[in-house]
Amino acid sequence: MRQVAVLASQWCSTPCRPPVSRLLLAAINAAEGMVTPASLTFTTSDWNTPHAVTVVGQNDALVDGNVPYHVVTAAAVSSDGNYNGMAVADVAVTNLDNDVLPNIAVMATTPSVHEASNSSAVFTITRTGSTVSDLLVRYAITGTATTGADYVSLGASVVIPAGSSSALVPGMAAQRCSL
Ligand SMILES: [Ca+2]
Ligand SMILES: [Ca+2]
Repeated sequence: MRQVAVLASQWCSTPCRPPVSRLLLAAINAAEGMVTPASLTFTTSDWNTPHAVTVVGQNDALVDGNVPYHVVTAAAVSSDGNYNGMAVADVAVTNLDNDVLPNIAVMATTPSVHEASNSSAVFTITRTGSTVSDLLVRYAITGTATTGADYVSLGASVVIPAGSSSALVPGMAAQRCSL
């Protein structure tokens, strides 16, 4: 959240006179920031005191980096001809991104098995980032070992369920070879 003080005397001509003026405000990228209030009214009693404008950054789920935009001020509307239609400088704001690219990794907890035992290799697939939804991870087995001859098939995918950041790949049990 950022607050910007707007003072009528910043955009009045010299000499300043108490104007009754109204400024319309808007963020040109509403997806990144919301501006309140939508307008400021300077009266004859408060024309020379700062009026606060609050800009609240909007959260999204995109890895979109820091996004600069402007709070745009329309021309002033006033019954005083010295102020009516006067341009007011826009204000630059940057919405800082809080999202990072997720990552998927595989870790071999038990990387080796022995064909003379009933041991199984254990692989864990982990993810970073949101766990709101199930995540299907596909994989392929490479190397010189042969499915069915050297090890039991591992399948080709595993689902990391919603609410979880990891899942185990079905065990790679060694298969006895007949000579
Ligand atoms: Ca973002
Ligand atoms: Ca954003």
